[in-house]
Amino acid sequence: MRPTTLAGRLDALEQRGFVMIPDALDPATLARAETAVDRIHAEESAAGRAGPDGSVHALEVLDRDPVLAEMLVTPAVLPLVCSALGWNIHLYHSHVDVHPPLEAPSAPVWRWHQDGGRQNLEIESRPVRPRLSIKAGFFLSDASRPGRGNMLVIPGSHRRNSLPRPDRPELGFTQPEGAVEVRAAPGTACVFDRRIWHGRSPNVSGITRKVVFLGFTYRWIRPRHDHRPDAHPGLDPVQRQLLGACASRLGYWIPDEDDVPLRRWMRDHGLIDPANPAHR
Ligand SMILES: O=C(O)CCC(=O)C(=O)O
Repeated sequence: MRPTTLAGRLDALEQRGFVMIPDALDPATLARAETAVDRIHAEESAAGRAGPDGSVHALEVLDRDPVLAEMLVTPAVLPLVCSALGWNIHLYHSHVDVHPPLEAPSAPVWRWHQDGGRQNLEIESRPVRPRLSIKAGFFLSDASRPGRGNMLVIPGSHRRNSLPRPDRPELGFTQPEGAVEVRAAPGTACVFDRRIWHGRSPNVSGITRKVVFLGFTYRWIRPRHDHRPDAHPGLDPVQRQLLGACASRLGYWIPDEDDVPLRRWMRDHGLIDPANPAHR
């Protein structure tokens, strides 16, 4: 079931840890994003940064094409992200992933993880870790059928802190109980709680898999990359906030109204929930 209202999507994110948003990208943006990703793939390959299978996992890509900054404010995605996290957020991480069809079966790889690195170890938060961030994966290629390098998730697993891992996954393993391959037609966004256990599956189809991932977190968490809002002409105030613009260091912790234009944007769009402390 794919909820179509903001309330339904928020509920799915809360209950299942992820939600699929078909047609999140309009056809023109989808085409421009695919052109950008193809170019990044070609540049990475030319620089010797592709894998032996021709795959590319390019990190912190926002500066590499204007369409990526446009995708930060995707109308079907941003309201969901800021309704869930509140207005004091920015982009902490981005990546472009291109996976051509595998020419030969590869050894099994255990890719299951929660996002957040040390956040999963260093915050005293049992039995359930805090959400802290949300990521949106924008599928550009057709992953509407299994085997196309689909993302794997375990619905509801954002509320569990561990996932048993085989000792020698390279010898083969069955996927964890409850694992599903998400199905995503081109232009679909998969918006997921960082805590959901997830990973990529191998691309055994004939279609090159292309996805853009954008990760949002609180402004008091350091981004994995210093973005350069001033290097992007024509950004609006919300985009500038998401790329880290701020008048002062204190403003990441105790922001003035001008530090967080997303707050006004949420008000103007009727997204403020007075019962949610992150919206106050
Ligand atoms: O590529 C995928 O399907 C999963 C992406 C992922 O693991 C991540 O963004 O943390």
